[in-house]
Amino acid sequence: MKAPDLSTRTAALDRAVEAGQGRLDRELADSARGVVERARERGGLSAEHTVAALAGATGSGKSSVLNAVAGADVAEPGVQRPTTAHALAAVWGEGADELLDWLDVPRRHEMEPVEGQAPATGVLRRTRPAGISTGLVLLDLPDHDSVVVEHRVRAERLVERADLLVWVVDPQKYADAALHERYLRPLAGRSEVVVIALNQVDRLSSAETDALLADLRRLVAADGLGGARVLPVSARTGQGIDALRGLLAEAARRREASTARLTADVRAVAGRVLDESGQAPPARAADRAQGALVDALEDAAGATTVVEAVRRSARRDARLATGWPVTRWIGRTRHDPLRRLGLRRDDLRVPVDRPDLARTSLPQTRPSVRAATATAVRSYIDHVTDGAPDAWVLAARDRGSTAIDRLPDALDQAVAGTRLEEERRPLWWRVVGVLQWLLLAAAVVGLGWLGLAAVLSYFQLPPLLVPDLTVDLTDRGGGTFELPWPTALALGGIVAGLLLALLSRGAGALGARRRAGRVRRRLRAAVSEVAEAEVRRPVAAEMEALATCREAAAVAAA
Ligand SMILES: Nc1nc2c(ncn2[C@@H]2O[C@H](COP(=O)(O)OP(=O)(O)OP(=O)(O)O)[C@@H](O)[C@H]2O)c(=O)[nH]1
Ligand SMILES: [Mg+2]
Repeated sequence: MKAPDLSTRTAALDRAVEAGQGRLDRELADSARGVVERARERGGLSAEHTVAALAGATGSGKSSVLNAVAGADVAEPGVQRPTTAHALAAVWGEGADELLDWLDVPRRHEMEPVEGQAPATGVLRRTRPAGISTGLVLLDLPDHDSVVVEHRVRAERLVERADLLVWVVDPQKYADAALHERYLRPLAGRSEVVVIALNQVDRLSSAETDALLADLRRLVAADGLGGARVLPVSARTGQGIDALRGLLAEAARRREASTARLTADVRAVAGRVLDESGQAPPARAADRAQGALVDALEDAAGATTVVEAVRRSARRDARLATGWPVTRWIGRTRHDPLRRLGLRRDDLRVPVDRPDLARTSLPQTRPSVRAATATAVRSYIDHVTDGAPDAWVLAARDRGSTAIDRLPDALDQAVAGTRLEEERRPLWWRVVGVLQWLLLAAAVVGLGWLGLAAVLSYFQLPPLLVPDLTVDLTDRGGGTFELPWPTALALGGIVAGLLLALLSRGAGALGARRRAGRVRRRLRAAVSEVAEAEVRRPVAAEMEALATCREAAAVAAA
């Protein structure tokens, strides 16, 4: 895979910090933002110039080295310390003004091209003499460890913005803890943009120089800058200056120093963001935990109570519609379980435009129910955020607390908004109902007829004509029965009515069970919707932000 370029990395780092807003360590987020800003700003400035900064402690010889490299007395070296209060720029090539404005370096010297000097002695003879003709801004910084605070601030600002850092150290202070801990260690892993120049080697024997160089290399490697170039130089005799000039000329020629420095900075800070954004919790954990959450919320919503009420209420309705008319009133005296919960359609009548005002009389706000809901939500979040970094887990839990406060209301509304009753009563109820009344009417006619016959015979009046109903059962192995019509109507009406009521009761119970089943499914869907909106989505948003942060940081750090 091709490595991403600087602008891709910078955009990715920006995205990562954006996604990690409020979750990433503040100091880290700030420094990442600083790097993004610098990369963007520098990217818009001269790509023709490489900015190299001479940094180091006071008296190490930064100004002297600048003069030696430039081959001219540009900076004023001093005996009184600290000497350089404001940064100074030696500029080769035109068009660096905007860049220097951004760097905030007002003292600028336009330089003539310098020729490389043929090295006089030793290993340096192998180095090709290098001259600087164009494309370099060489900065002489104030001392970084200055007793004067402004010096330090100016130096640090430029240390952050330079493309290439040349740390000028001297034989006395090269091991200074402040230099290594404050300045070099934070550059760990970015050795391609760091050069260490051990100055004033004219004051050492060559054996001492070798020993000091070895020690310096060891310290620099311990700072995480094992690949940084370490050069022995002397501003006084010019030793090593040509090699240093060669490095600078090479950086200017390649014009890559700027990109290299910024890429190194972006990668380093993105690596830290990546470390902080930890592991992605497996996405499947959410699916598994979701089922348990919906179960718990169903309990909290009182789904079982509602479903049972629907079943009993439906059975009661069926009995009222299809029972034996004579005993129906008994059913009417019994409570309607659905009405008791305030769940009858007409109980719930609310303004059409404010469905949120619908409320049931279910006990969601009972402490025990609330506690169970809270436990379920927390356990869901624990599952879903398992393995995520603490800051993100805390953020997700925060969302969970909000959800816990809102759930009782949301669940109550979900139940209130669920259709519990059928739009119309079953057709068979109506058919059976009519039939029941017809049978009762037959029984009443039969009984009335018999009563009238009894009264007539009591008063010795001539009897009514009573035709017989002939029931022929011969083909089923029986005989032929003859039953007077009034008796047949009275007995038949009563017996058939009772039988029909019994059958209907069974059918009604079956229908009630099926209706309860449908309501259970609807309630589950409504509760799932609440779980989705109040818990899953907010928590998922948190985990998605984490994933975005991690993925973007991985691109930036690659
Ligand atoms: N012997 C010797 N002396 C040097 C060398 N380089 C610089 N000096 C002397 O060290 C002293 C400090 O040099 P400067 O160049 O002013 O040092 P600086 O790092 O710019 O100091 P500040 O501006 O205060 O931060 C001067 O007296 C220089 O002459 C060197 O290579 N050898
Ligand atoms: Mg100086």
